Amino acid sequence: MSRVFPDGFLWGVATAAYQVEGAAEQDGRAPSVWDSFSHTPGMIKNEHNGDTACDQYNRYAEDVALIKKMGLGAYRFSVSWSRIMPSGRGEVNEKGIDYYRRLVDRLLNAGVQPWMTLFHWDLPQAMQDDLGGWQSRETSRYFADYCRLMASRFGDTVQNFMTINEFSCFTDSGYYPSGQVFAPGIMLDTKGRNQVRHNALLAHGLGVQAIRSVSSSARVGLAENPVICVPVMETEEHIQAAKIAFREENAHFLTAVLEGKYPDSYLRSQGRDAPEFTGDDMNAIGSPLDFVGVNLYLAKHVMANSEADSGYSIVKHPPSYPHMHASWIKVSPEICYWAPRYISELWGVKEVYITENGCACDDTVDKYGRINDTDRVFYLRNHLLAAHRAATEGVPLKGYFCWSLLDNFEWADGYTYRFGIVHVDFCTLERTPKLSADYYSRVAAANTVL
Ligand code: GBH
Repeated sequence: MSRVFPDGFLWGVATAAYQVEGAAEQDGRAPSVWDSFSHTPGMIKNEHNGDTACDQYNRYAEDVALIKKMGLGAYRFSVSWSRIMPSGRGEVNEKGIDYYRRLVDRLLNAGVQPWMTLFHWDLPQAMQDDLGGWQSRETSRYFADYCRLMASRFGDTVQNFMTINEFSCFTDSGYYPSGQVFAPGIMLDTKGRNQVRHNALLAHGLGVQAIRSVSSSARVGLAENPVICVPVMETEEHIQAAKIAFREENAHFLTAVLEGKYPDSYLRSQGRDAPEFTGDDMNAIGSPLDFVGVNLYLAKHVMANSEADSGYSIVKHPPSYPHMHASWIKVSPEICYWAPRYISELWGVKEVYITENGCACDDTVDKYGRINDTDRVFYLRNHLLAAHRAATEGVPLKGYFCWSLLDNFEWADGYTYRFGIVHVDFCTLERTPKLSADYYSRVAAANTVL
């Protein structure tokens, strides 16, 4: 069986600003909510923080060289809003702009496409203090101003922009946490949470409009982590049930974006806690996109259930379900097939990218100084087989970004989980490609699952 991907399939790696840049106080950067949160005792494992992280701010040239050496076609990184606009609005810090210009130029010179995420959770602290962060629609409007600025400065060199990374991680986990608590670490009531969710969607929509208003060549999308519904088995009834579930379970994020409206079932289920919004809001939120990016880590298994009103039920992972080192990553490679397929079938999306996929492993350095992360190779190979199935069955899956280029600051887990295909020694900041980096670069070169 051929495991060759279609010509032009894009192979990339991904990171995010607060997780890799460090240089927290360099060249005029102001704190974000994640700086404040990570310096609050008790919020992060081992009291770790992103002050230095991988120091990519000062070592980007080395990192671009690594990407080039691996022969990859794209680097997805995010921009630290408070580097660009220290208080989130108003004054622009030209030194911040200069940094991303240097990074983008290096990538282009290395033949690597820059894929720029505008928001990966690090809201300027000033916007939290002055406006209540995502509790305010003003934040959404200021986000659009920031997007407009970035598109006007980078529209000539960056082709692909993503507005926002993963709605739930800075709305639900930050303002209504059920599992891990993320910045800013506030507990609202349900109505408040729904409004925060809505303001985040609005920021995305106004951001898309702002980018398009200043650049006709920019391609715009987002990087969302949908609830990934997959059928418990591939029979027609379960496939249909999981498809219905995919739309319902993502009603308040991806479905709203791709339909420009909240499904009635969602508004009904929230009753008096439903968010307040205008028609203009929904028009903005539903702005057409050039591509949809999805971050894929674990499945929700769905089965048809005629006894449930919805017609389906979600099956809990049994305690013995296999997982990777980060135990929330249940091994379910079929996500790389079903997520792109359902997104194209439900909403007619013409270009889907897997903007993140990867896992944390308990990596060890052997006596030769090598990191033979065979478990990560296993994880990647199986997920790539599912991606290959999608791309060759006519699903418009156009590219894949591995999370992550480097071991980095894994949010509330600090540096305790390593997601990189390149190992980072957090004392010396030395980079060492792992076995998985070798594997991934050979896959990219052959455009084939090896
Ligand atoms: C993505 O988030 C992010 O985009 C990226 O920044 C991150 O590094 C990467 O994935 C790996 O995590 O401990 O059971 O409460 C993924 C969303 C949300 C998944 C929080 C883990 C905690 C699960 N993450 N969640 S639990």
